[in-house]
Amino acid sequence: MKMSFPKDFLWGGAVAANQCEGAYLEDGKGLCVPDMLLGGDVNTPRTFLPKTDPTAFYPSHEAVDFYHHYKEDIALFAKMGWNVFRLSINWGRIFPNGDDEEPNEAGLAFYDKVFDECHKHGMEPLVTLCHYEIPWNIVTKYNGFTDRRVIDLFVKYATTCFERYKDKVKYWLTFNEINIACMGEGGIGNLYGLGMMDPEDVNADHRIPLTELKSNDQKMFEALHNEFVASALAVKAGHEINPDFMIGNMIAHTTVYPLTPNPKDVLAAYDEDDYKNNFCGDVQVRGEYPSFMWRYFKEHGIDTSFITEEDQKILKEGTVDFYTFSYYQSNCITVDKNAQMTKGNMTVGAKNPYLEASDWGWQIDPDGLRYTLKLLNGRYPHTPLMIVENGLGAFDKVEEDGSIHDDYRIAYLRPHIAAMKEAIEDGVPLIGYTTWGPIDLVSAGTGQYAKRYGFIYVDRHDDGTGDFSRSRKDSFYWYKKVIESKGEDL
Ligand code: BGP
Repeated sequence: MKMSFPKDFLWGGAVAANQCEGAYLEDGKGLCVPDMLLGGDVNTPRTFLPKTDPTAFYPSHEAVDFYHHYKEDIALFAKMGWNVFRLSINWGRIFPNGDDEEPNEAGLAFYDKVFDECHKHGMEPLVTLCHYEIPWNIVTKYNGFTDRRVIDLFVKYATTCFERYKDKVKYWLTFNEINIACMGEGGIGNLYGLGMMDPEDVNADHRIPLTELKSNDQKMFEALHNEFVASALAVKAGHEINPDFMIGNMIAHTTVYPLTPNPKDVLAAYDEDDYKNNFCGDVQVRGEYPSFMWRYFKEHGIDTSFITEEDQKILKEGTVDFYTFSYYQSNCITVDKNAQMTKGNMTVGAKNPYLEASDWGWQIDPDGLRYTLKLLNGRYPHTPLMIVENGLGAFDKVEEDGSIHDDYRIAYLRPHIAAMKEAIEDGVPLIGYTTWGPIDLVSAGTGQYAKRYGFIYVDRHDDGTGDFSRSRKDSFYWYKKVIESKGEDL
């Protein structure tokens, strides 16, 4: 008889404050990085606009108004039977400028209410401390994590949250997709992940497509290092405040295969996996920079004097309790410059002839999820793993009677959950699963409402119409059945 999902397996969904809350200046909140980014539409990419223009469309300003709908939304999540809800605290609600002396009580009180609501419905909150919500003042005044003082600002913010919510939140993640810093075209990853920007871009007086933001590798590695140190110090501080805390990292997992058996492709794929996934994972799980990065730094002329002995000690002392990651698609790697390419989540790879892709070109690969789980278990044996994002961004159609038949979403999720089950049979210590965007929200990559992930539909559109009302898609009832049967009835 096959193993099943453990009884205490965590089933739920995941959102980020900037993509769902809205209320971007309410109750004392300060501006954060996503508040400065304009929405795109199907044909227009997202852009950065340095001086906020009140007439422009900034998706995070309203998002899906979770700030005012959280009770209704959490009640709907509970109807699906969730026992975990992943969400982020918006740093700018707690410290509006990032460097304020005192935290903003109204911001703290909001999350008290949200966590109480979760517990009322039998859900554990899983809280990301920073899901790209770096206060804008930290970007303009400090150039984000390039400045070591921001380490202390983050630790102060994290400690404030740990103290305040120590009896309400057990599961924490420090930085969402920390490896995004070294991914993405141009400086997108630098901005989202590190709050770091070239001064010319910060002060520009025109819109800049995100892909054209300038980047700087030396500064990026320094800033990322500071973020590693901030994360490790937060883990240490959290454990002192409550030894029962489970504090994890979060990696955007870009699963890669060699496009062909050409050993050059195989090696290139191995290197890509090391750089994109294992670099950050190793620092946070093993507490040290992996050997391949020292070689990388040498070959790319990166001055590593910023990695001090004292910092290395901190990294060792602040390793995470569990490893979490997002998984959407896989990519193929090849040395063949003429290979046909396709896009993924902040990545580009060669087209895999065996896989179908979403409307945004992300290649759908449930077997790749099992492969990833096995790889991670091999690399970090005995470290609990959790998939904290997975799902299909798609265009949904509302029928005349209001129903939404999103069988394509079910067809995506079903084999991914089956793959998780196989991985558990393989012996992988997988502790939970939260699908991405269980309620429609704003897409991070494109800034669209039209790219929907939810089990719950939100009536809000890229042209500013819609009344924010919520309704259940077919996938809502399907996920409920999956959870009820503990993953047996797919
Ligand atoms: C991840 C982010 C999320 C989310 C997701 C889907 O990288 O952590 O914030 O948005 O990707 O991406 P997108 O919104 O671009 O479809």
